[in-house]
Amino acid sequence: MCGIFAYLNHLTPKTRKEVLDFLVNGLKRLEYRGYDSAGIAVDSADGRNVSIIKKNGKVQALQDEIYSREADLAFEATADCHVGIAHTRWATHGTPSERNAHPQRSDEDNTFCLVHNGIITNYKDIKLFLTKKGHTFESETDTEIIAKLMMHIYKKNPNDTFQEIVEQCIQQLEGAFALCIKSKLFPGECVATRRGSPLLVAIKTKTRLATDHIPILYGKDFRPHGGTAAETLTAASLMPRTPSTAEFQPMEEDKQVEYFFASDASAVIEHTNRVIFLEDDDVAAVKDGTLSIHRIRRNMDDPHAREITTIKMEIQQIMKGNYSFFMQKEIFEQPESVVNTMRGRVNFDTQSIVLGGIKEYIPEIKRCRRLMLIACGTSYHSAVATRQLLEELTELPVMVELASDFLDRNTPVFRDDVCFFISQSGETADTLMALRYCKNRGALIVGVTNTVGSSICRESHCGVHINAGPEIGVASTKAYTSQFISLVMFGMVMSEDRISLQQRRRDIMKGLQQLEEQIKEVLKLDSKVQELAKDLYQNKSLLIMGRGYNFATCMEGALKVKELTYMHSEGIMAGELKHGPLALVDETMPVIMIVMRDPVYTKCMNALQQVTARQGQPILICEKGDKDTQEFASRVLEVPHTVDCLQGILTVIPLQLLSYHIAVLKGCNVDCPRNLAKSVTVE
Ligand code: G6Q
Ligand code: GLU
Repeated sequence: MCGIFAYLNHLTPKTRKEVLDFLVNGLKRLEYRGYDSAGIAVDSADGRNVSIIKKNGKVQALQDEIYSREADLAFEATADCHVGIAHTRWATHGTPSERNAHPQRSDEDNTFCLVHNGIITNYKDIKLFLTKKGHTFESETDTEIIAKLMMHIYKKNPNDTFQEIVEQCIQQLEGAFALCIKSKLFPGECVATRRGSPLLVAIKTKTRLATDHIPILYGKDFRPHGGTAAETLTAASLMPRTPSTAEFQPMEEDKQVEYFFASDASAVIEHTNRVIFLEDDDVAAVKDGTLSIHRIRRNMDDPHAREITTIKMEIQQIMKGNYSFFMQKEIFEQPESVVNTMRGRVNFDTQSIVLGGIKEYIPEIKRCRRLMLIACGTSYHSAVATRQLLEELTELPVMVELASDFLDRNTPVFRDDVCFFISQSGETADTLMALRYCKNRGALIVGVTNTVGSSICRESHCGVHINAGPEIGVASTKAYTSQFISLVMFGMVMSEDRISLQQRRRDIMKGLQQLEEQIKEVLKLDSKVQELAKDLYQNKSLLIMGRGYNFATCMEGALKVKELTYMHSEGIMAGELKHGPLALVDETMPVIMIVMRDPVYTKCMNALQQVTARQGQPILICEKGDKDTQEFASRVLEVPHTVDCLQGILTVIPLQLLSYHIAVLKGCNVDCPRNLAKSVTVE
């Protein structure tokens, strides 16, 4: 779920302090993913053992602990070759605590130490099996069984290589994992693997790498009899391995090599931009400075090699700059990020839009039976926000689904459906599982993500990168507006040859062209919103009402308020007011209403009057200069007018700012709200 970082230096002398700093800084880069505890494992000062240091709470607490043990950890000693692993945990099994934090270990001697992201769903079976074999457990985690299982496998086949032990182990595991393992038995070696959780290997050499791919080595299946993990463990009794034949050997001048393992590129980019994104069931092993990638079995279309990609992420892109929080920075980045989403795609001169990632599929999409937009949280709201426009521009039925609910219902999906999976991280478990469900039923899969190389990207038939840049604040802001625009662009592509829609398309084009300036104008409301936040932050509740194109804004605004400020907030469809929510309204209940001069204006005005008739004192988000509407408001936030279907991009920004300011006033952790994670890789 959260962060893995590991560092291996081979023939590259580093002081122990440098290694420890690399590990801690790697974790700091991953902090945005949300976590509850942190830990590292490094060789002990005498090199004969492994030291594990863990802390509940922040990475800073871990760093303080490490620095308090400076002498004991021999900061100034230098190691030519060393392996350190580090982790930020977001508990799934067992409370957040030092004991449950990772690295988890195989035994009191720390023979195998590992860090794990994800959940092992069959850990109970394996735990029972291992308990019967005499292993005792010290944590409540699912992770600990992995370390103990490795020990068990090693004892059975003491001549197996490190990578072979790991391969045998993961064949017994069910669920999701990214793992990085270090062992006292195999000094200078590190093995990493994944299934369902992201993991990459980054390579740093003195000179440019002589190769741009790593051959994959295919081996033997250790579960010949199938069956449950425990049965297989007894039955298969862990067969011997065939030796490896091909691997990545650094060139002579590259013998001095450093490897980094990380959950995502933001943790490694300050060291190197040469990266391999591991695929499910890859086992990456470094031994004597040589990296090899192994897989158990070869299927028909499996590739021969993994590519080393050069990532183009600037370090500044992931730093806070002059802002106090990443979220604040990301809100203020929106004039640029929306332009980046359109860059190279929208040609305002020729009034045309090309989406390279789905171009070839457009004829097929035009023939489909319906569009399904499937996502979670904020990404789901971007689907709600654009549904009406997509119905209008494509004339296709458009279903909008929460991934979790979609899976609960076993929703019928057909070959002639086109399913969109919208996800900032591209790793959200529910969305990914819904994707696989639809793919198995033959639907065309379109990914809309912000993370190149993410699972959703890789598993889609085609897609649109929203290009919003890394979003580090846990609360999604710029990704929302970029997802919104990506879906609008898709609608535009679909309606290109529709004569009757030409005027509408021109209006939308004009709206898209003006967005950058209009967002800048909305951001000028910041100090006014801050004042409003001062009036609201002590309230218990905040209702946000609207309808039509702005209903999604209400839901998204309310989600931002609750996740950041822990204040109750609800996005209310104004058409539903008299069917229940009106009962909440009185002179004390804070209400924000979004009333735009769009097709539902009159209906929104009715809702506004229903609220004022109950002594409600609505705060209005409305169009600039709309004096008639403002007459009914206690306070007003004016946003520029744009075409109705894009208005939601402008109306959501004051609510992003409001949630931010309330969170600051309440002293909440803006970038890492409690109980939330950036990348939700568990169901
Ligand atoms: C919102 C949160 C959250 C997020 C979902 C989906 O502020 O970040 O609601 O949008 O967890 O995440 P992905 O877009 O990464 O799939
Ligand atoms: N399931 C593991 C645990 O609870 C790992 C959680 C994580 O991904 O951080 O310890």
